[in-house]
Amino acid sequence: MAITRQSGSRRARVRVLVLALLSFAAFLAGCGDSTGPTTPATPAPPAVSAPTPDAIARYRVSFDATWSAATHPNMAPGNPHFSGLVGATHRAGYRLWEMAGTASNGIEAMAERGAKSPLDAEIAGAMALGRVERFLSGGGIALSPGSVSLEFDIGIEHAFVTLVSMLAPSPDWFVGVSALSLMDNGDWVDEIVVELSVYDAGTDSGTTFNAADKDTIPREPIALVTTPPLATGGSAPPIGSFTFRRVQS
Ligand SMILES: [Ca+2]
Repeated sequence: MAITRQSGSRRARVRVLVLALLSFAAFLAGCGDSTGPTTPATPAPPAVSAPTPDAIARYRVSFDATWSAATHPNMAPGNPHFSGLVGATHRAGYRLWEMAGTASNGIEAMAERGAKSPLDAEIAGAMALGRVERFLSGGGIALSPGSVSLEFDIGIEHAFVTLVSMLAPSPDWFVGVSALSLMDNGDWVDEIVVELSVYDAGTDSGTTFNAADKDTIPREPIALVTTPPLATGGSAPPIGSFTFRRVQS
């Protein structure tokens, strides 16, 4: 037993030596390429995961109108209100209306009478061509100041929103956004607030809130309202805002 023990003890010493030699050899192998100055290892850049936006997002747009005689002295009629929201979600290149553009018949009817037709037909036509994905239609504000909201789904291939409402009474004035992207840096935005300026559709030449119809022929470019009664000093204060906030589907 003693011999076996010694023998075992010797084998253990041999094993320790072999392991030490192997460790040393491994150490040398590890140093084999370190003939020059040691180059510190370059830390791997942190993994940047590209956003993977949902194919469809849901938003609630809140139209918060501030327009009133109280907030806009001498710039509001007795019954300030807004027509029902109307618009679309669409591709990047589509325009239902734009600054300096010429109003379509649909934009004219919306801006002069708060009508959703024939704007709906124009949008349906663009939908048939794949340029528009969804038609948006919501309520108005019967008496400003006031609020109204609308929820809608929006797809990643049609991530732009256009939405308008007539400021009333007025000859052809309206508020809205044109081709507002709800994506930023490759992902859906959580919230966008747009201060609403007032546009002149260029389709009626009335200059006061309750002016009789005076058709503008030919139509003038869509432009910001810069004259009284809505504007003073060449510009009109915002009459409210659109807040687009992403909500759970
Ligand atoms: Ca007109």
